Amino acid sequence: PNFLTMSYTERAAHHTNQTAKDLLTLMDRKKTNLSIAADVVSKDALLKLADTFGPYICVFKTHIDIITDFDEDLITQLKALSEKHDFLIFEDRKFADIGKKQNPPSQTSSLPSNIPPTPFPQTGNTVVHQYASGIYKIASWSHITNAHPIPGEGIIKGLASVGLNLFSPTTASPLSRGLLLLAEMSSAGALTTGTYPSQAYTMACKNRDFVFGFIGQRRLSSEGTEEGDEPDFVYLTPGVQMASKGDDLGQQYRTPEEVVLESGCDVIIVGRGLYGAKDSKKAAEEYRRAGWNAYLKRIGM
Ligand code: 6AU
Repeated sequence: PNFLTMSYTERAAHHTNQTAKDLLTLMDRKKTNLSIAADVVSKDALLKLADTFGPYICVFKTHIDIITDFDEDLITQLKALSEKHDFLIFEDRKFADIGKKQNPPSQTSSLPSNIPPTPFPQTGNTVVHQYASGIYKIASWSHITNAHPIPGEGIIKGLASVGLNLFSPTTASPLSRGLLLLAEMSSAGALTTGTYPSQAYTMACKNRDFVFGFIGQRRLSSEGTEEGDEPDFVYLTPGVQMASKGDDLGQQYRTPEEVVLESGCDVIIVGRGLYGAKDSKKAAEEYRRAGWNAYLKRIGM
C-alpha cells in the first residue's frame, strides 16, 4: 500500500498500537498535524501554552524536567487540558540507557499507584524506572514518549514492559502507550547518519506493538521488508519554522511543505515559531493551515 497518499484515518487500520490509532484519527477529526514543542520552564507558562495552542494541535510536546516548579497538580491540569482540547501528550524524554541489571525494586520504592508491580522484571532495569518512577512518573500521564535506538533493542523491551502494561486507575482499562524512535536528528553535525536510520527502522519493525513511529527528517524506506508486508509508521518532525532557517546553536529549520510534502513526514513539531510569535493564535492558525494543506496536497485532495 502507498501510505504516502492515504489519509491518516485509513492508515489507522494498519496499526495495532492504540496510541497510533488514537493519534491518526484525532488528526483527521481535528484537521491538524501540528504539534507544539512547549519548551518553557514554569508550570504556569506550560499550562498557558496548552490552553492557548490546544485548539490547534494534535500533540502537546513537553520537556517536563525543565519545569522549575513541577508538582503533581501540573499533571492533573495538563491531563484535563488534553481532554478539553482533544490532544495527546508527548513527553520528549529521549531515553537512551541500557537494560542495566540492578537489585529488584524494594517494597518501599514509590511506583505510581496505577502501575501494577507485575510488569517489572525481577532484575529491573534503568529505563523501566526512568519511565515509570522518580518524580515525574512519565508513563502514568504521557501518551507518547521517545527513545534513542543507540543502546540496542533492549531499551524498547524495557520501556514496553511499562508502557504496554498500564491500567487506568479509575476504569481499570488498559492504557497502551506508544514509543517513537529517534531515527535522525535535526541539529547540525548529528551522528544519525549512514546506516543508523535504517537500523532504527529494522528495530521498529520488530517491535510494532509499541513502536509506532519515528522522530526523523524524512520517511524511511522499507528496505529489507518483504513485499506486501510493508509496515506503516508515523513520522513526527522537529526543526520546523517558516520565518527562520536556524538558530545559533545548530538547529536547522525547514518549512511545513518541505517536511510533509517533500519528505513524507506526518506531524510538524514547532517550538519557537509558535510560542515566540507576537500573535499566538495567528501563528498557530498559520502553521496549522500550512501543515494541513501540505497533507491534503500529498493525499491528492
Ligand atoms: O522549534 P524549536 O527549535 O524551538 O524546538 C524544537 C523541539 C525541541 C527539541 O528538543 C526537539 O524539538 N527536537 C527533537 C525531538 C522532538 O525529539 C529531535 C531533534 O532532532 N531536534 C529537535 O529540535 O523541543
